[in-house]
Amino acid sequence: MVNAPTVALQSIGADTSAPIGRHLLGVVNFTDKSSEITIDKACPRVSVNLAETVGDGFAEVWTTARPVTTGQFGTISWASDGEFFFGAFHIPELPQYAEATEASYTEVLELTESLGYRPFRIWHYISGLNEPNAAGLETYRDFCLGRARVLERSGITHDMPAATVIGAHGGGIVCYLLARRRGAHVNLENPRQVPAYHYPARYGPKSPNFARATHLTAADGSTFLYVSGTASILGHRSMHPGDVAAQTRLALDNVGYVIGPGNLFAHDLNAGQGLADLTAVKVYVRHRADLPVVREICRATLPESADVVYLNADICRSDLLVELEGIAP
Ligand code: 3EB
Repeated sequence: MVNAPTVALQSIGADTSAPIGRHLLGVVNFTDKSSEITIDKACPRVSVNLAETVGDGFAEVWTTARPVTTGQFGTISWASDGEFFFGAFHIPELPQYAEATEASYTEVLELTESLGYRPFRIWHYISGLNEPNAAGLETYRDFCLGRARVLERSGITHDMPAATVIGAHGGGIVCYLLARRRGAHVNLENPRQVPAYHYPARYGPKSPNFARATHLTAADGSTFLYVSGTASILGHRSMHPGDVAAQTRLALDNVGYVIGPGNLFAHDLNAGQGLADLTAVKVYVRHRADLPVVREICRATLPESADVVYLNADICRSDLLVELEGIAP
């Protein structure tokens, strides 16, 4: 049986029940308002305030092959099928985020560890991402500080989940993650990019902690690649300042490279994928006016079969105009 969390991007009015043979693991609504995480018998439901540009918004619906049980631990709402885990937390708007990030991340690690899971993919949507916090530190860097403290304390220095950090239009921090109990997953780096956790100090007092992608092998041998938010970065530098078309092409190139056969071979894995294999892609565009250009380049490059959504959102570095993430089953 193929079991790995898979995702569909659906319109928000649609029925978000799982297809036959699948079970809901988590639902993430991208809407025009923020609301509390709810949890019902089926699964946790999360809302991210980030839909202004996509009409009525959309729902990211995670499903799995086995029945799910749900629970609550501290601020974490979670669901699990015995092998895979979906968890989420929400931090309301605060003058500074490092401490609250540290507290919730600590709960995530405590919970996943006690249940025997290892996180492999994590998303964060943070309002005021590029704005200074109450102490004058950029909110993204403030968040990175809290995250780094927890991981350092836990001795997690390089084996990190793939991640996304993107601006939300309000609502503080919404975070959700996937974790797995059995089997190994492999975190991938991109040799054309410095590992984020080795970025020089000019990008903030603590480096970001994430891998460029995660590779999962399901029990039946089928493989899944979960690609982190990927931008126009080579080495540690932002490339093509002010040129959104060139940034989009380089970000796509970086995604193709990280999941390609050469990079997988370098990580002792044998099947490679490419841009043509991506299924659920989220494209984040800093300036609304750039949406048509980005859309055109992505349409020409990504497979027609992929679900692709475009969101107008802030990105971790002020000079980055576009970022994208996806999954290649
Ligand atoms: C980058 O490559 C762009 O801090 O977890 C992308 C994905 C980025 C995740 C994170 C940051 C993060 O550095 C920014």
